Amino acid sequence: MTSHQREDAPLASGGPDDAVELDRTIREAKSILIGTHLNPDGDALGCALAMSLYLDSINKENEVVCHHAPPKNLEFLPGAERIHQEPQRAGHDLAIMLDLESLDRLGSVAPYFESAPHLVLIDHHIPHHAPGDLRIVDTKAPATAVILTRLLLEMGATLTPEMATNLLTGIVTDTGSFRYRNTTPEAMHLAARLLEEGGNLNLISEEVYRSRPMAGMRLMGVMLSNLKTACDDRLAWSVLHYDDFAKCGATEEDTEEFVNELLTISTVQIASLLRESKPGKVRVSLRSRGKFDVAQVAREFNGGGHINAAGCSFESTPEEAEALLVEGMKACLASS
Ligand SMILES: [Mn+2]
Repeated sequence: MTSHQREDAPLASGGPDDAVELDRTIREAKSILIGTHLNPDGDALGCALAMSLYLDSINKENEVVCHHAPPKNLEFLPGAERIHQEPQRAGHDLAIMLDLESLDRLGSVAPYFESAPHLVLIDHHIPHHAPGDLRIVDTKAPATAVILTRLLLEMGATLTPEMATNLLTGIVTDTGSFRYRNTTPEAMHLAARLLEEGGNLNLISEEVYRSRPMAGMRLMGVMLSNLKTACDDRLAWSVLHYDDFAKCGATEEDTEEFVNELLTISTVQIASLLRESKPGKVRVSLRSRGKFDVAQVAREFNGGGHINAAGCSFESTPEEAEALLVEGMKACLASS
């Protein structure tokens, strides 16, 4: 599809040699475009902003683009105001994409990365496309922020409190505050290091986890009252209809963490939330415990993700999507 995909460099896993290579690539560049995935999360934005602040610190011209503006609960991230939905300048000679493995997931800003003379990719997702001249992919890292913190330290970067807060946000959010089984000793060591460098964990806790809008809480009430279960309560799902959002004054952004609540039910192994984002369009989030691979369920419907967290969407009514999805969830439960 792109020239980058034909010229792809071998995959590197983010060791000391890769830090040397990244350092060299950055220093040779004059102007750098930084990007991350659409519907950006704490890891995506934390990494993009930490990279931007680092480049500032070595006087390297740079800017950050993302298809979507930051969600409200991530607007506190130091430097968040520098994120634009379109590049403000032209002629970047290096593009760095963080926390995503395909150009598609860049959304509207993809062409700027596709056409960049040099492309660096730093990510922790399973690489299917993963374009780039330098591709640093460590699928064992729980967050791209773990890889980026490791690389920056290896490069001898001075981490400011602002950079540390961004990186710590990535680690905290992608590990579910160190509750998910992807959490590694390295993630905790680096998180401790980021605290030492002035990362503001209290700010992250307040802004990310204790700032739910009232409308969002009302919508969660609707989700819980619509809860359905099957297979001895090992499957749980709920549907939010288009008019539920309006009735509560809530938006889709408010549902960010909802599906995780369903998986806190002791019997539930696989949970999903269906959201009618607009009439005829249904977005689905899937979560699971342990060996149950919901990425496989999502792929059946042209979605994707990780083994325990995935998503897909349907062009249909919520009822049609629900029927298909529940069959997929049942098959997943039975086959694992
Ligand atoms: Mn991530």
